Amino acid sequence: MIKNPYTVNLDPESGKIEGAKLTIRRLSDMADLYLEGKEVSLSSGVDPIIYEIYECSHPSLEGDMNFGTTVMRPGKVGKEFYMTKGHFHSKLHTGELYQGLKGIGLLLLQNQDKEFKCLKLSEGTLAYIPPGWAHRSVNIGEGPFIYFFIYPADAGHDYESIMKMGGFCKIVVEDQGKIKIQDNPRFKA
Ligand code: PAN
Ligand code: ZN
Repeated sequence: MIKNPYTVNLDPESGKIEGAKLTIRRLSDMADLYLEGKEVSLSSGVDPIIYEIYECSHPSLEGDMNFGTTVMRPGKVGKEFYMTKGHFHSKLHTGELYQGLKGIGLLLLQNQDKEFKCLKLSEGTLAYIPPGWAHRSVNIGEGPFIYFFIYPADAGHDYESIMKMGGFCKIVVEDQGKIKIQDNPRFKA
């Protein structure tokens, strides 16, 4: 397939990318991943948007790239801050780059040896995600947390492995007004 170079406009305030495909993730799409996800979603009767993804994706061919933005709302489910589902890339040897555009968030990273890292992202921070590291973002601020991402178009997303493990080994919670990174009691090593 012949592809032409192009430009698109990214509004750094809203995170919206003109013409990009929009995916919306609500609590019901990921209630299992939060400790109190099911109780909160059933009892409140509302299904809040946790984050939106604006993605310019291309054919899953080696050498091509996908890029876009993730716009995370602020909030908590029980004590846990709003987070993304999190994934390994299906092709484990593919990495990714994130750039913080607005707000403040944590990037949780975990590899297949269960090593864990946590990086802080805010406007202007570049975060390199090496091949082999599963990644999940957490909005720890009071406003939206927005970041840009770019990764190989043939990487694929493996959410299943994260679900099977009960999430990442750590969770990010508010405890007595403080942000804490705690062991995830549902994590199956
Ligand atoms: C990002 C993420 C995005 C949402 O584009 O897909 O931030 O996270 P989930 O895919 O875990 O819901 C990325 O890392 N792509 O590979
Ligand atoms: Zn990724």
